[in-house]
Amino acid sequence: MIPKDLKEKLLWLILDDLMFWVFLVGTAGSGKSLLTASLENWLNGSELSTTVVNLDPGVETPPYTSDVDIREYVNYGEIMEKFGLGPNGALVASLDMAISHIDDLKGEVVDLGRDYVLVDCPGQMELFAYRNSGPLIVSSLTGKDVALSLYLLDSNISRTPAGYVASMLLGFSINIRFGLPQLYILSKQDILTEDEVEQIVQWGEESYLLEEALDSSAAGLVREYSISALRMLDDLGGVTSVIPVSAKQMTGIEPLYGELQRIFSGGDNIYGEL
Ligand SMILES: Nc1nc2c(ncn2[C@@H]2O[C@H](COP(=O)(O)OP(=O)(O)OP(=O)(O)O)[C@@H](O)[C@H]2O)c(=O)[nH]1
Ligand SMILES: [Mg+2]
Repeated sequence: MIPKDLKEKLLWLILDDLMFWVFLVGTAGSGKSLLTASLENWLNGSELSTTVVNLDPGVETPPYTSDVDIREYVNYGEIMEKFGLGPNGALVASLDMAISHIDDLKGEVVDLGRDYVLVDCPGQMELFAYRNSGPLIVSSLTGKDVALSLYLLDSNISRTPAGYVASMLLGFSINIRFGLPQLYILSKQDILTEDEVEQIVQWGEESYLLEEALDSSAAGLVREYSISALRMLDDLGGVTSVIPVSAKQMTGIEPLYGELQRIFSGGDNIYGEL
């Protein structure tokens, strides 16, 4: 049996050489790119070195300066024109083509050798997560490094009980696709009242409160399906707390960092027993 303090020291010795990958995933417009920028600012301000990777071939002006960028390897506009594709087809083709450059892209990240790697994932989540290329890109990039996904639930949708369950279901499905430890972020909390935020946080902590809220706010098939889905998620451990964050007002970033640390230091048993 290794004493706890020695165990922690050993763990940090191991972690010292590792990079921590954070993949920001969520539906279109859920706030991935702005949170990438805000998280980078916060980490840099806390003297933690950060590499920002843009994985969205179609983005024009992200709200950060990327250190490593998929657009250096694939030209979305050219692919669209050359193959006569629409925006979604061109994104799919761009991601497929990016796979052959993934070692170079990873090499850039490794050469920078920073602690945190923030990866802003493509806007059309379904074209990234529900094709083979997305999970392949994620696993090729991370290799044996420590990685997690941040799944963003947009406050616009998650403010109603049925919207919250639907967002959680989608997030759970993303968790299945990438197979990484995952944190759930309630993004754009600034558009909600404090009471609404508190209520949503409670739904994640006590699922019976969410079921009560569904019962009283939804009707017909929406209520029936949402309650069944909630119970299924509950059985699978898929109803977890959400972390309210506003990338715009820079609120909630510190608690988010605390959760990142908890996972990266083995709080979710991702390293197995020492
Ligand atoms: N009020 C508010 N708006 C936000 C916040 N974060 C992002 N937004 C706004 O939401 C919109 C989408 O933000 P992005 O960061 O581009 O979202 P995204 O998920 O990267 O979008 P795609 O990559 O296009 O899918 C922009 O108008 C942002 O200004 C936030 O914390 N609060
Ligand atoms: Mg974006």
